[in-house]
Amino acid sequence: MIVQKSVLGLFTATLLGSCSMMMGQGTTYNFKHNPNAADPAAMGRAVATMDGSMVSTTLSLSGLTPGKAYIAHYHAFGPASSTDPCASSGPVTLGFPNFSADANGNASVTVKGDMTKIMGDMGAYINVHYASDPSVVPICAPVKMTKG
Ligand SMILES: [Cu+2]
Repeated sequence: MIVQKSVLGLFTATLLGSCSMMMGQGTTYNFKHNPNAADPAAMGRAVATMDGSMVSTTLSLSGLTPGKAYIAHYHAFGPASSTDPCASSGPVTLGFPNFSADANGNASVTVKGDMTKIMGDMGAYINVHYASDPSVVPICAPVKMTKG
């Protein structure tokens, strides 16, 4: 229990800086469009809510290509930037289930994972990729703005 409590404290202090997740309201991160031509109207938000030692994150997206398959992940802060997580090219730390946009281009997907997978620099941003070509990333939600 001591270990769990200290992990909880570290996570709250370094990643969230508030107790909103502990209160069950969740913390919201807004997606930004990357500088590319994919799904130009794509947008959305991620809401992360703590549940014990787990974090549940739900993406609510719109402006996607109707019927198209997507994948999404939390990524760690990578080596390519220390101030722009979405440009840092970090490794995947937690993957969302595969999903597809509906006939209106909307999608919602939730992943629940151990908070250690997205603690601090481990959970710096969330990318939404084309499942057919993961190098295409229409939108990214920055979670942690500075490395370290
Ligand atoms: Cu990814």
